[in-house]
Amino acid sequence: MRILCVSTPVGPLGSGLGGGVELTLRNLATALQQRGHAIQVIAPAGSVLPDVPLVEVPGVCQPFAQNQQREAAITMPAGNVLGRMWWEARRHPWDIAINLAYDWLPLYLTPFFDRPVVHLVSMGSLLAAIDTILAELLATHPHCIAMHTRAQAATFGEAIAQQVTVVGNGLDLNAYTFCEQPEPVLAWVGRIAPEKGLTDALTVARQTGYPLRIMGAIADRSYWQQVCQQFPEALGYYQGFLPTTEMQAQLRTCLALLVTPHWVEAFGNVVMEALACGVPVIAYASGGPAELVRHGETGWLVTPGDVAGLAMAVEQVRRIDRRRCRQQAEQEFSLTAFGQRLEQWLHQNLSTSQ
Ligand code: HBI
Repeated sequence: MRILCVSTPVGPLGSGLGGGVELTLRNLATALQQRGHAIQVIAPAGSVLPDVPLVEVPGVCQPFAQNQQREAAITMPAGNVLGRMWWEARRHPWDIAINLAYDWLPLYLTPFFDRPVVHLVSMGSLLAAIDTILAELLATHPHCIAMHTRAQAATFGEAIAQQVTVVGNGLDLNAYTFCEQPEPVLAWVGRIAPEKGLTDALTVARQTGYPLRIMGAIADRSYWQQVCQQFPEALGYYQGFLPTTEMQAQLRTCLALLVTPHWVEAFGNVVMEALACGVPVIAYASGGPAELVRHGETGWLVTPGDVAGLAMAVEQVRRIDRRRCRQQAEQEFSLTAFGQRLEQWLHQNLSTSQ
């Protein structure tokens, strides 16, 4: 198939501002290319995406959905890159288009195209306007929505959740090297923003005495300044936003990855990446991570918000066999497995559209 992928409008690919969607888009493109499909990506100007045909579109980036009020009206700034990317989409020959933005416009435009447009939704329910357009779209295009986990789909309510195709996620296992003997260091990886709960991980580091290796893009600078005031040691822990190769080189030698979301994490790409390196995951038992981590086998699940529980889990982490973590990644998150799930979803939409 000729597959067009239209990226998130919150920032260029490679900037880290798109968070998990950046990794998801790259892995989705690779997985489908490996199955012989032709991929074309449209993304904001300044995007970098190796080995995939890319069209960069200039324009004003979209405000983060998670910073909006739930009942907020849809806003699109003048000269918005979102609208321009979909104008660009009309100029390309494609059999099916995959939207990776968590935004109202591509969902609304779906019936206006004479070829199928499908949507891989990257976050849980955040905005009434998105929930509403999803339900309306599903009424006429029942297979066009995919999500990463059942827990994420559940946040939209039963009516939407039962019509959603759950495709998980996937990564290039060759890019992650297993580590048998860790250093006495904890890891935290993610966009540095309030909803990711970095301060809980820093508290655990203090309570257990282990340093915390922090990696990720600073998506909210004022929040980062607050964190550094409350935890001066955070500045020394921060490794920056690293490309996958460097990120996994830092992650793989850690004792455990702490996943401390203050929102419903749709999937948690970092969970997949840690397991691929053999790093056990200690996570709040909510959202995607609760569905991915095998409690007591590849990590520990802790009551959301229970920081003391996280610290106790760190003391138990040596009971986890790191090889089982790598094995889970090989079984569930390979590009082959992800590609099969994606292709099945795409074919479902191709056939219904003919
Ligand atoms: N907000 N408006 C908007 N659009 C997106 O595509 C978007 C977002 N916030 C976060 C985000 N995408 C990604 O970082 C997560 O989906 C992973």
